[in-house]
Amino acid sequence: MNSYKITTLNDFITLKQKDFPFAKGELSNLLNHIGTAAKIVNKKINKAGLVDIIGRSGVVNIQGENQQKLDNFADKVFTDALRTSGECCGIATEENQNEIVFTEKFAKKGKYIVCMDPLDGSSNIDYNVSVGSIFSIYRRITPRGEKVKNEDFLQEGTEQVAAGYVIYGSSTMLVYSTGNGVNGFTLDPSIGEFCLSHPDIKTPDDGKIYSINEGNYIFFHEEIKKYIKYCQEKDEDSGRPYTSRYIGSLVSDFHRNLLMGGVFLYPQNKKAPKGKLRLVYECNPIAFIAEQAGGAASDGKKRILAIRPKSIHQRSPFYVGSKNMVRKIEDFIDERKRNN
Ligand code: AHM
Ligand code: MG
Repeated sequence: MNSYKITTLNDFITLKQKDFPFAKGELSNLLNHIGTAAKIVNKKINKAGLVDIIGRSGVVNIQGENQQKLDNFADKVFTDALRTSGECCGIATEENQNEIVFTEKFAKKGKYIVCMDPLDGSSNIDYNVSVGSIFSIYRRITPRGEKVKNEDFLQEGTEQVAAGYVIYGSSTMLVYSTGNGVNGFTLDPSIGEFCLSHPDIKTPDDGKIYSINEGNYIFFHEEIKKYIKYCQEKDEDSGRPYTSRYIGSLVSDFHRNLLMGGVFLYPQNKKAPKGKLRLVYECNPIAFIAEQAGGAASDGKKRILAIRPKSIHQRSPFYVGSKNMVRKIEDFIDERKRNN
């Protein structure tokens, strides 16, 4: 008889908790709440086009970007799920200028804070292109029972206790790490559960895909223009020319490169002098996953996870993916190495 053994996200989280002898189940409970919120967001996204949920909400967020109705929806679903989990004492998201401090008695005792982009790539949503949710979990610094402060949200990426993303694509997947490798779960809509489908994900050290918005070419600095040329040159030993793939949705671009090998670039440029992506809730969680899968993430000079954020919405140049490809970009950016 065939075996139909499946491991659901909840089973897996519970199993993994046993690896930490003193764990009290708080992080597991928090992760389960994120999984449930992701299913609610997924359901809504699947109905986009059928119900009045696509298009702009009419609000311009703190970043000066047009908020989509689904941005608001996802923001609310994740915030409510984290607030009621009892494990989370505050949350910072792309849609809110300041961190949201949970003041309910049970939430104030929560051990963790969460930073997230509830719906990344949302400008694609009206056109049925994959989008994602990104999350990052830290232990609070302020004592339990007190209100969390801004500094709790400004920890270096190395302090993350867990991070992950959900990709709402041709199938919906949740990929996460607690610092002990990366595992991916695919949502089985027939039973409404995330099931382990990609255990212990490892990314190739080298790849053949580069992902960058080449429409910004004229705004790029010289070193990035040179790197793009390098990707396009013929060199059989290293498999060049590489393939260019760019969806314009970080989670989707990263996810493909994670599995296939490749590099994603969002450099600073003359239009976006500090880059576009946000360090705290976009770069850090994705960098954590990349490193845990054997890849790398850099701002061009420094390891992303070692940068101390100064503000919640701080932007950073971002280069992430296969280790050797990220190192190559750093060499192009390092003038001394480039000129040798
Ligand atoms: P968002 O958080 O407002 O959706 O913006 C982030 C998105 C990323 O998903 C994607 O990598 C990038 O912006 C695309 O930017 P561009 O359109 O400039 O290439
Ligand atoms: Mg985003």
